[in-house]
Amino acid sequence: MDIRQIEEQLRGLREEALSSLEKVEQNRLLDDWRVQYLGKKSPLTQVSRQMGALAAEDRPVLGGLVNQVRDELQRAFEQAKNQLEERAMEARFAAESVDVTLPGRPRRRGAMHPLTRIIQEIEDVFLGMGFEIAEGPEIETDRYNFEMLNVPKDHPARDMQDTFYLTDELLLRTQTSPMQVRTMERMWPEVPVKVIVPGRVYRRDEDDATHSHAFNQIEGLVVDEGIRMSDLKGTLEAFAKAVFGPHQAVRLRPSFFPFTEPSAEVDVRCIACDGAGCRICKHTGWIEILGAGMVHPKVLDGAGYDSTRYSGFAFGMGPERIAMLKYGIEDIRQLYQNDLRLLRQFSRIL
Ligand code: 2NM
Repeated sequence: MDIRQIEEQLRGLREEALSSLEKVEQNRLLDDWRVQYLGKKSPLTQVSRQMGALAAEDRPVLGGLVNQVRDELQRAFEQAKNQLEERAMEARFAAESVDVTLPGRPRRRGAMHPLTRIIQEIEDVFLGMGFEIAEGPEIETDRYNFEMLNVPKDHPARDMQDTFYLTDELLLRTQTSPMQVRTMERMWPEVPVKVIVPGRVYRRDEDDATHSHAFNQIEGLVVDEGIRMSDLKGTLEAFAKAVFGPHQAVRLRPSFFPFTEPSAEVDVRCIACDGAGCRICKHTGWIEILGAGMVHPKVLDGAGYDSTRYSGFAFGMGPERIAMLKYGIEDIRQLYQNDLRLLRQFSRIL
């Protein structure tokens, strides 16, 4: 074997190995490369096995050259490996990076519906005065919705024209007072009964700017010994001050309900003009927001409370109407449509 020839072979091998390494772009292929050019069966190893066939003085020269090529290929391999790992890491960093200078995405926050807010506000006022809150069925019996409330058989409210009847006996409640009768029956013979009943009620009305076939009511009831009309007025005055402001005043005008005697319509000072007179209050300075009265003896007796010993007052109001007055909403239907242009106007108020 001629040493020149082997040297030539080694140089060719080196060239080939290095240029092949340049093309390696994956870790797995890099290992293949190492096996191919530095492994036990690599040409380089084979060359060193051929050394025995050489002249003695040529052996160290060739040995040195083989080692030199092996070292060089080994270093090139390490370098390529590092480079691949670095590139893989950079790719990962790029993919996982977060741009902390980007502005945050705004979070849309919901807000309580104005009607819900009014209902809760009214509930809070009466809770503060020691009332309990009771809720009950929207499907009621004729007995609780009318009979127990002293609404006579020929009363216009019982007409098919005004009430959603489901069957002869069942109907959609037209007021929340049946729940007050149920509360009295539950409480009897305990006193005082102090309850408000919020909830949806139904009437066969044509929907328009001020009427809805499904709307809310909050009714209140107090039963005890010695309850008088002045207790009713004081309670409603405290309510008006809490909801509409401390300067508020109430006035009672005579009215009629089958379930109260005497009955009254209750006005507060006009919320829009404070009593000066405006379009809202039709220049009277007062706005009607409640119906009320002393619970009719027949209603008390019917629920178990002896009307010769106990008396009570009751009242009812429409939270839609109060929300409309307080927030200047002109059409009741706007409270049910959930138009974001309306609702957004309440998003800043908690
Ligand atoms: C109103 C007006 C006047 C009322 C009466 C009763 C009951 F059950 F005690 F008899 N609850 N609510 C009442 C009285 C309701 O709403 C305008």
